Amino acid sequence: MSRDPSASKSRSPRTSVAISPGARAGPEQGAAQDPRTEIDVRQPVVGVVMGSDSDYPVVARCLETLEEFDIPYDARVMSAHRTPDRVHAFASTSRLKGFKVLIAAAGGAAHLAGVLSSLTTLPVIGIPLQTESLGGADALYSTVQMPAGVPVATVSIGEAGARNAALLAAEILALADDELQARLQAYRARMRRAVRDKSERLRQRVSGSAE
Ligand code: C2R
Repeated sequence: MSRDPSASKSRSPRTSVAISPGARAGPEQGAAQDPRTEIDVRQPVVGVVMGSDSDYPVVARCLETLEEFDIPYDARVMSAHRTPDRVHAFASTSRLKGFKVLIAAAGGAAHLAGVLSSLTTLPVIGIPLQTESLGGADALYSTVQMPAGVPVATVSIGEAGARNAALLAAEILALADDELQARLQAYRARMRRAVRDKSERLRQRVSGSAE
């Protein structure tokens, strides 16, 4: 699935055609029977923003995870520093547009998640990203050290954080979505099985080498 992170887009695993929120697909647009050309007209419920397209390789882990759980999202590039008006417009209308959770990924002096949170009462999850200097500690501190009153749920630096941001968003959405809750439980069961299998393989390897 090709992605252009500089553009706004809405996707789900069932989607191969990106459309803007609010757009409607008629039969003439090719939404017919072929699942590969199905157009997803669901309202994006997670808004994912990143400070730069250079963040995309890590943010991709977040988007893939949302797709894994069949959660429609909208992904954009915007910056509290470079495009403050755009951030203001996006955040202040995000609840009206039907978003339930916002995710913001940024590196360096990462103010994006905090500024979003200051402009909406939707839950905001911040992903601190590693840049060339300081190993991501700068972004971690900038994202996590919010003043009382303006919360940002901060996940860990980098790819693990990107995946966990999507999982945390899924858990929030699952409070009002039993099917999503079931998918999360199945995911946890698969994870438990995978760890058991790894343990078994390790024990076989260790006992094999001791013989
Ligand atoms: P460039 O690669 O575009 O120079 O960006 C981005 O998230 C990126 O990690 C370098 C880094 O700057 C970050 N950035 C922020 C914000 N805007 C961009 N931290 C912000 O508004 O917080």
